[in-house]
Amino acid sequence: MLLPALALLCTTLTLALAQGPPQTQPKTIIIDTDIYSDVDDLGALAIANILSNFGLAELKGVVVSTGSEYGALAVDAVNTYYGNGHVKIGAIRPLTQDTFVDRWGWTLGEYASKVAHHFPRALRNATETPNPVTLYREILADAAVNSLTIISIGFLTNLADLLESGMDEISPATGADLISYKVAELVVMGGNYPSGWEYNFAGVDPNVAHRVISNWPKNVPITYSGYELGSQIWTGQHLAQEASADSPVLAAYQWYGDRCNTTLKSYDPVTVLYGFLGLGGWAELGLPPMFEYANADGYNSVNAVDGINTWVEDASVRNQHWLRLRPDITVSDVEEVLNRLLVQSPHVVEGRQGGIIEDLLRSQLRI
Ligand SMILES: [Ca+2]
Repeated sequence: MLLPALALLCTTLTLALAQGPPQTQPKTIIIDTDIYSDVDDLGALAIANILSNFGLAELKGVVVSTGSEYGALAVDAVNTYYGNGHVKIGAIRPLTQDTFVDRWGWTLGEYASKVAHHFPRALRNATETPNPVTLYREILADAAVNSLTIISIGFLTNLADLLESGMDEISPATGADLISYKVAELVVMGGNYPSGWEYNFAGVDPNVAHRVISNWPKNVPITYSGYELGSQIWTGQHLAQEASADSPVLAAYQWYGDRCNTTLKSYDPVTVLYGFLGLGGWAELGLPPMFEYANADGYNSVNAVDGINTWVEDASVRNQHWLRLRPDITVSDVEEVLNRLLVQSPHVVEGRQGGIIEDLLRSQLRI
């Protein structure tokens, strides 16, 4: 299915390099993550770094919604590995030294503190980070109108705090006004479509999800990546064979997985892939459009008590959509793209894109 696209990849990447970087301004992205337990947040962050290094979009900041200090430090270690230790990170207070314990199945391992302490990072301590609302407001205040994409791959706590924030020394605008003027799209891994239960909305604080979804400015699009999409896409199975020995993705997936099983459902990686690519694909990399909206109109209603979401038919509401794969794209197509990104080395920085291209071409030959 993806072979023609990968053949195009060969030609377009060569041309893109010959012509230099694209002249259009890349969009800017903030990732909001609950990195702590499931390691797919770390895989998603790695993919964001790689796509940012390609120049598709700029990873501007990462905010963490979980309280452990190891979240921010692990994010920083991943960013640093990919040459992006300058990316700003926000972490909630008070910070804890909690570490994940799998009290459900007793098979999954903890990775965040290990990534934080086994890999180089720019931050000495998580206390050096601003809180998420401060970082959100700083980035939004400095951004061009309608320029930011927020990709939420965890709880909506930070977004609720931003949405409900008032004017301060950073900006005379309220959080709602900053969102309304500066955010081009909110991409949310959350919910189950058209209706159902999903952990990011319902698992910890349903009221927060309810407030964000029901009070989000009506002029700013929300695109949902639901449980039913990510749960059918399995990735990470080739890390041991194909990732660099020094990859924090390989290490984290092995620390987390049951007896080093690195194969995971891909809720967050597929959400980040859409957040960067959008509906149109990425012609410069020869990647075809992979996603489409599953609905024309209507809106998401999240129950404030149980977190269950229900799609409400309403022809007058046009800013909310949930995603599905296009009919010409298979689950294995998306798995192949995500897997190739997960095993990429970081050497795209400093003009060394050739390494990435060679890796991608080798991937093409292997199919
Ligand atoms: Ca997550």
